[in-house]
Amino acid sequence: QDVYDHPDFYAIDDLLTAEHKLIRSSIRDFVKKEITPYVEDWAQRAHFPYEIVKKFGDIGAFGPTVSEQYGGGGLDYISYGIIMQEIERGDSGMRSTASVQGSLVMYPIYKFGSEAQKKKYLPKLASGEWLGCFGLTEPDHGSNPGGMVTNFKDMGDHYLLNGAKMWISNSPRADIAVVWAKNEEGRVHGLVVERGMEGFSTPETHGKWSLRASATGELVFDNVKVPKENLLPGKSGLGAPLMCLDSARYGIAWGAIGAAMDCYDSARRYALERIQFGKPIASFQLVQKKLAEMLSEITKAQLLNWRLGTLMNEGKATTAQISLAKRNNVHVALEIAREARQIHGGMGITGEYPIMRHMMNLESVVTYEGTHDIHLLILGNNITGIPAFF
Ligand code: TGC
Ligand code: FAD
Repeated sequence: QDVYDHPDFYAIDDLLTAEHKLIRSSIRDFVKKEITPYVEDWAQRAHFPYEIVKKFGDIGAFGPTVSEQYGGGGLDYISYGIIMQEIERGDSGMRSTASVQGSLVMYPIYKFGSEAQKKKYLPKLASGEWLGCFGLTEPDHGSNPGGMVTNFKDMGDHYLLNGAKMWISNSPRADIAVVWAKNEEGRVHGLVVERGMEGFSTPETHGKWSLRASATGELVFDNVKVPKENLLPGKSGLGAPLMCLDSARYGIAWGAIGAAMDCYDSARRYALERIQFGKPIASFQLVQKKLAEMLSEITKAQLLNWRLGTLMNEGKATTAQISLAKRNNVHVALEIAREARQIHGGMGITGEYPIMRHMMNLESVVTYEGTHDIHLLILGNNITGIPAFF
């Protein structure tokens, strides 16, 4: 793809600063050079390109909102969103690698870690020297992480950790894992578990039809001795991991629209080039309807993202506002991918075009970080004050 027709129907570019635009063009150039030419092959082979980790570190894709003092970018939330959007325009799995490292590994260490933990882990994670993962979901506790059974006991000079996590992005190659587990009183805490600790293993999950260029696996803890200094001291309770999810879900709201823009862009150009019945298929009303609806949904989602980003910058965004954006934007991105697939006809199922890969990836994005229906229930709770999760 040599031309990227960035849809900006409502001139949202006018709301961005020169720095935002500079960040966007540099990440876009990186994605065009380092991801787009190879990602189809990686996905077809279910290969996680580990070398991307260092490259993401070099371009500042890890922890852009973390202070520069710890190796982060010291940027605002609009910049973070733009980075996620441009990476996911390349591939949702690549964005997963970056958003897990930034929002789910660096963020909890930055917000809840001791000074020693911040100094030890953040610079290496920011530079891509180390890769991290986030362990919340368990085999029997996905939407309901509060039911987790992974636990740790105080053994005097260390903690003893037991249990298992499932569906963990980055786990097979991670150097460290931020793990959420209950203490003897049933209170949730975050612990940093390092590769090499005895009894800690990270088996890979095979056979995915989605996010095939991203490594996913388990975290297994069999009497792992975790040093006491590895407990995150700043916050406990389920609210701690849920705060991290707020940050990651915000990034996904932007990211999913990156994938949608790539599908729209490809569908628009294909429709103008593909001739049937002696005319470009773009001249048929039914194809125009698909394109017009895609552009409408992308535009609404862009406005939502921009406004949510300004609220994040002011520290005013609520969990329910983030849920609305994550739910809406991933849903419309998936619909756009499906419609783009139709416009490409048979070609839409091949790796010649990015559509089928985006579509399959988005089937995970609609489920992880809170499913489509869980976000609806978060909104329902916010509207009525009545939790309907159980
Ligand atoms: P609930 O009773 O509502 O809350 C428990 C405690 O947490 C507090 N809280 C928050 N605190 C800070 N920020 C937030 N956003 C918070 N939301 C809730 C709340 O006040 C309460 O505090 P306290 O002091 O009273 O204890 O919790 P619940 O058990 O009823 O669950 C609510 C529910 C279902 C919405 C929540 O558990 C949920 O969001 N479930 C979905 C699970 C999920 O999203 N998992 C994601 C795993 S990570 C992932 O998917 C990564 S994929 C990444 C990638 O590859 O890109
Ligand atoms: P379940 O919770 O079993 O849900 C199954 C269905 O039941 C869903 O449709 C759901 O909406 C519905 N449902 C559940 N409860 C209710 C209810 N109360 N009311 C109505 N409907 C309900 N987790 C991590 O911790 N770290 C990661 O890095 C991570 N990466 C992931 C990567 C991939 C590729 C995938 C697929 C998942 C990843 N996850 C990760 C896990 C992800 O967050 C969970 O899959 C998700 O939270 C849903 O949990 P579940 O799969 O157990 O589904």
